[in-house]
This record gives sequence, structure tokens and C-alpha cells, in this order.
Amino acid sequence: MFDLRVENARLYPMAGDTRPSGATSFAVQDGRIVMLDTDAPALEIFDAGGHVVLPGLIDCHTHALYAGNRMAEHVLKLQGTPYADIARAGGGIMSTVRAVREATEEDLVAQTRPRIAALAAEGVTTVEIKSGYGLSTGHELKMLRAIRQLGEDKNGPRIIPTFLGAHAIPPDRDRGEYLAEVIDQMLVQVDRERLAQTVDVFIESIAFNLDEARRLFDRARGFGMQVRAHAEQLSASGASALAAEYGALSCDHLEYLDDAGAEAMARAGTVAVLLPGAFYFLRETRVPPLPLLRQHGVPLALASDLNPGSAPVASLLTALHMGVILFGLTPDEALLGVTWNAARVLGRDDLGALAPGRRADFTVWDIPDPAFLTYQLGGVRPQAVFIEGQRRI
Ligand code: DI6
Ligand code: FE
Repeated sequence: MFDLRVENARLYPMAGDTRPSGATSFAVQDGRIVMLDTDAPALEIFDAGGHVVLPGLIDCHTHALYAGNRMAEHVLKLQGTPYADIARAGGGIMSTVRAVREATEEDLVAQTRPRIAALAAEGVTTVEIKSGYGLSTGHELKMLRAIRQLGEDKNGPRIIPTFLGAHAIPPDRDRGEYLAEVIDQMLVQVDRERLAQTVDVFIESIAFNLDEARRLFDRARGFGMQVRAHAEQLSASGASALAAEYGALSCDHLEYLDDAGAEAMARAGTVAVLLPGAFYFLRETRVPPLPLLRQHGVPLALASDLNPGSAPVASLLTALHMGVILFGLTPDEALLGVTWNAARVLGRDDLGALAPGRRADFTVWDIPDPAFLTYQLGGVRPQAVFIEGQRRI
């Protein structure tokens, strides 16, 4: 007797490709899919009504945990105030850092919940959330504990934390000293409290350089942690090749990726995470080099990048749509980018597909075909969402 049988489904397993399955049913036991195409008895039967059934969507890159917002800065920018003036007046990333430092762990959780709920309402069953607005040991740990707390919400999606203490250098700190704090204090504590298993870094002329990233990666590897990098977003730096050398799970943004970087990523199996929401909101003009990524066979993922500064986009379906329209992804690439390849970014071979052994995270849609999600923008919501076989929507 299984726990759950889903029947009358148009299954799109997304296990490496977007083809529909011949099966119309599957069975769930202990939160995992155990077999496709079965009429074995189960304690509970869910009739999918002949609708499209997809894996739960995965948002593999967000900065969803923050306090306050940067709306005033946005309005100033729209009026033509130069960014340098805004930064001088205390705007930019440091304004969010100040707000996060003033917030308690409970404040952070409370302010973030509605954003997570917005993602979840679209069928997102797994959300990655980075720290990176604390920029001191105490505040970074506070962020990670708040992220952990969000993951304990009974009805919320699965939350996967990433440590991004190396997001920016606080302007009042010596960069060498700050990096030493990230490596010798924050990372040690993150490991001790098991607050994250993955370390991210912003490698850019305005953030950390290759040498600094290497030191961070060396230490992360010593703790058995996986690495990721914000790479080649605003300039080409060789960040992707460096991250690939460390077997990075992903390199993210990549607007300025070059041939050597793409080749190194392909060799290491590093996933390219494309973030069209930031490209859109910043009115960038240079798109990530898709032909290069395809030519080298780099796996592609898509994420919201939800953050208060460059992507106030609490919608993975919008990012999916933008991936197709602004970056030129095919619908198939975009769909695998929020399922199969997004799971890989998170190092989770138990997520991202409807296949035996994977977690029974799935979504039910009254749409003619999965590609419809790349067609209609807005107003598309799943009719049902299950996480580990438990109905959430
Ligand atoms: N790249 C980005 O676009 C965001 N972080 C990063 O590393 C910006 C985050 C912010 O402005 O708050
Ligand atoms: Fe980011």
C-alpha cells in the first residue's frame, strides 16, 4: 500500500529533457516517487484531471532575505539621478546592509515570508536563499539563522541556504581584514552550526578579485563545502574559469563570459545560472553568450535573483518568461532551467524531476503544454502543489 497515487496526469518528468512521459500515474512512498505508471493501491488517490504535471519549480538563486526595500532609490533613478549620487547618499547595497543590521532575526523572517509565499504560489517548491547583507560575523550568522527558520515553516517551500559573506566589502573596512573575517570567523561558524553547505562570492571589480575568491574557495573546500560564484556580470574577469577549477556547482549572471570560461565550465560540469530579472531591472544591454554556452554544452539554469537592488522580482515564472524573450532561451531550455538543471545547481539529485527515487515535489497546471509557461505572462498559477507527497496548494 503506497501513501499516494497520482493518476490521470499528463506527466512531463523533466529528467534531462522536456518530453512527456507515456505514463499517466505515479506512486509516492515516504515523500518520494517510487514508480511511474502504476495502479497499485494507495492510502490516498489524487486525480490530476488530465492536466499537465510538472516537477515542483526550483528557484536556485535568490537574495530573498532582506529588510526594507530600495523603492526610493528606484524612483530617484527613474528621475535620472546618477547612481554615484544615490550611493553617496547612502543608497545601493549598503542601504540594505544597514536595514538588515538593524533588523532582528524575527524581523527578517517576517519581512521575507510574503516574498517566499509569492514564489510558492507559482509552484516553486525549493528556494535557495543567500546571506550577504550582514557583512559582519554576527549579522551574517543572523541572516543564515533566519534562513534556517524560514525552512522550518510547515507550509513553506524547501529552503536551501548559501553563505555569501563575500558579497561586498563594507566601505568602512579594510578589504584584507574583511576577507580574513569571512574566512577565519564566518566560515568556521557556518560550518560549526551547519548553517550552509555552499559558499558563494561576488567576483567583480567592485567586489572581490580572483585572488581573494581563490582564498575563500580553498578554505571552503577544506570544510567540504561546495562553491558557486557571481561571475562576469559587469565585466569579464576569468571568474568562471577559476570557479570551474574548484568544481563550482554554478557560475551565475555570465553576461561577459568568454570562450575559455565556457570551456572550463563545461569541463567541470558547472551550471550557468542566467538571471534575466537583474538584466531587465538594470536595463542592461549585453545578454549572456548563449551560442557559446550551447556550443560547449554548459547546462543552463534560470532563477529570479530576487533581491532589493538589482532584481525586485518575486516571480520565477516572470524570470522564465524573460529568459525566453530577453535572452533567447528555447522553451525547453527555460523549463529544464527551473527544474532539472536548477536541482543540479543546488547539488540535489533528489529534486528537479518526476522519477523514481526523487522527492515527490510536483505541480499541476491547467495549460495545454509546459511551454505555455513561456508564452502567457501573468495569470498562470498551478492548481495544486505537492511537496514530498503532501499537498500544499
Ligand atoms: N549581484 C547583484 O546583482 C546583486 N548582488 C550581486 O552580487 C545586487 C544586490 C543588491 O544590490 O542588493
Ligand atoms: Fe545574485
